[in-house]
Amino acid sequence: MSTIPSDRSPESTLAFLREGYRFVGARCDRLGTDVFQTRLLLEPTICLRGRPAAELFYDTERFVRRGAMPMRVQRTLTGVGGVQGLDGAEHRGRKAMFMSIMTPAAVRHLGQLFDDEWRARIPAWAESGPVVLYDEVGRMLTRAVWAWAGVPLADADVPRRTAEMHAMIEGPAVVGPGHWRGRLARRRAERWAGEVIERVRSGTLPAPEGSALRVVAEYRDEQGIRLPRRIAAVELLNVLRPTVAVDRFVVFAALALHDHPQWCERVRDDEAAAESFVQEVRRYYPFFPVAAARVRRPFEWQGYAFPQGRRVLLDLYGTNHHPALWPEPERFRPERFDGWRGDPFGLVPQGGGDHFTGHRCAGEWITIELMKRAVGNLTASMSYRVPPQDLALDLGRMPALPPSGLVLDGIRRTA
Ligand code: HEM
Ligand code: MYR
Repeated sequence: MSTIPSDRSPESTLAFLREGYRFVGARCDRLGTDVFQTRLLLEPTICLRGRPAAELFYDTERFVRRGAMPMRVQRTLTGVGGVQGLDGAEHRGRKAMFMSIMTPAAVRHLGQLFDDEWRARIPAWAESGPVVLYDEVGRMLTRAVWAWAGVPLADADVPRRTAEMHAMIEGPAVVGPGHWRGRLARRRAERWAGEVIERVRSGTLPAPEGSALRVVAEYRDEQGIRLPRRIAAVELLNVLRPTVAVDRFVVFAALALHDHPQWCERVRDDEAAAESFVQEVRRYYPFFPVAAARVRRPFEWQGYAFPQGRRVLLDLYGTNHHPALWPEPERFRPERFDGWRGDPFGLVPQGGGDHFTGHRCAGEWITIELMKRAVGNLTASMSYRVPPQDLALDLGRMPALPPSGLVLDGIRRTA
């Protein structure tokens, strides 16, 4: 048995927070490996990247999620007690609850709600002068997903709820005020969501049949027991928050159209080209850096020992940029997806493996649908200019976003 190559640093947490998306990849490149061990968050941690590693990581015989997610991530991004940290039968039941709301018709319906929001906003943008796309899309997604999920939302609350979702997304990988904003936002959002759940259960708030709100409020586990109110709140937020997070992918798609303007026409006229374009945006741009699990029971892989309980991180960004999988990984080339047959362990911006039996993102179809609608609107419903601004993506910031949020100017309705 060989010893896993090691990054000898006594503690790499600060380096991880500083280097961000390149942390795992830089060490893999330096050590000439796709597996290494380091100390992260005060414990030994195995870092992996690449397709074979992704296949290993999503083997539920070998890994569990219980206790895998760092507490600072749970207290901000995911919440405590939600689907992300479950294993076995409990996970399958809870995951089925999420997947039951992802029917093709429901996904299209959310896309339509977002499309309607977008079209309705164009005249106001044309009047107002420059707009920050990130801010606009965040609020439009909030309105769309609240309506889709069956959750009431007053106009006056849109900015506040959007800001709460953003604070939870921005909190996990920063130290200082940004992290505390994330914790506070989560506490407030869970209290609010818990009250909404309670009103549905007590019959004072009607929730449409099949809506996320109704499904979460009424879900019963294999023993026939309802989710405690706080856990139901966490799970309702697990639908609302990540849908708002799609605003980052929309900004990345607009950035890609700006940097590769030849794609504007291609995606407008050709459904298959739009699909390839969206997949390449998901592959290329930095979003969710790593997924975390723990070794269920000791095993050996590629001659290395994985001890029971050891935390393991799969580098999602690094797998999407692995040269063995993606020729010229640092070039934005949507053509690479023309005729692509799919690969559950190759393209992993939202995790890998199976949606139903594993921890792969429940909202992947929603994400793709919303991105397509955004690309459609950016290329066919409006014209605009991108004035000079700071668009440089800092890979040390997790999650990444161009500093300007992407300012658009001179917006005109075209269809
Ligand atoms: C899980 C990314 C959008 C709901 C995940 C995971 C990633 C991810 C990396 C974890 C995979 C793992 O642990 O192995 C993203 C990104 C999104 C996005 C980058 C873009 C905005 C969504 C949307 C929804 C959603 C729109 C729901 C409407 C979930 C849920 C899980 C999850 C419920 C937990 C799945 C489980 O543990 O079984 N997502 N996601 N996500 N995502 Fe997403
Ligand atoms: C969601 O809201 O669930 C989807 C998008 C959130 C992405 C946020 C990524 C920030 C960095 C997290 C570090 C994770 C370490 C295990």
